[in-house]
Amino acid sequence: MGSGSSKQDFREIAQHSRLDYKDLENLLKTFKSISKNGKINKDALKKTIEQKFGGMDPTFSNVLFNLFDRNGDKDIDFQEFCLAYGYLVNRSHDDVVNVSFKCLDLNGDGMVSKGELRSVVMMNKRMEKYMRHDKKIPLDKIQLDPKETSEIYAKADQLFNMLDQNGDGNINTTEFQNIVNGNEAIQKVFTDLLVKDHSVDFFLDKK
Ligand SMILES: [Ca+2]
Ligand SMILES: [Ca+2]
Ligand SMILES: [Ca+2]
Repeated sequence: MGSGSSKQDFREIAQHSRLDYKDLENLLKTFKSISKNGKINKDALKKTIEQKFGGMDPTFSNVLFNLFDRNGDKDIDFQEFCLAYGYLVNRSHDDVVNVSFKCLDLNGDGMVSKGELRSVVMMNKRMEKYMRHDKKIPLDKIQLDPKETSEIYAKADQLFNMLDQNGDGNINTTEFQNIVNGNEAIQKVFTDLLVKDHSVDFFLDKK
C-alpha cells in the first residue's frame, strides 16, 4: 500500500486495526507530520520519541520500531502505523506471538538472546518508573538500583529458560511459538512487557 490514503484504504485499515474513522483521521495527521514520502524510518521515530520523552532509551525505540515495522523493511508505512496503534490501544489481537517475537529480537537476527530479553524487561521497568515520576525525569536518565536490576534479570532469565527449550542459549521462532501460542498467561506477560497502555500517547494528543 502506498502513501495515498483513499477511502478504500481507510476502510481496510479500520477493519484490520479495529480503529474507527476518527482515530484514523487523527493518525493520518500525525503520520504525515512524522513521515517523509509516506514512510517513517528509524531516525524519524527516534526524534519523535525524544521530543515526547526528553531523552531516549535505545531499547525502547527499537522495541517500538519493531512493533510498527511488521514486514521488516525498515520503514513504517501508514498501514503498519495504524495496525500497531490499534494493537496498543485495543489489546485484543491475533498476532501477539509474531509481534512479540519481533519486538524482543532487537538486532533482528531471527533469535532472541538472553541479553535482548533482559533489555526489554529492563526497559519496561524503567518506563514504569518514568511514569511514576510524572515524566519529570527524561526516560534515558531513569536509573534502577542494583537490587531492582538483579530482580529484573532474575525474572527475565527465568522466562528465558522457560522459552529456550533446547537450551542452546537462544530462543528461535519455533520455540517461541510453541510456548507462547498455547499459553495465555505467557501471552499476557508479553503484552504487558512490550508496550504499556500509557505509552500510546507517543503520537496522539487525545483531547
Ligand atoms: Ca515496513
Ligand atoms: Ca536477536
Ligand atoms: Ca533455543
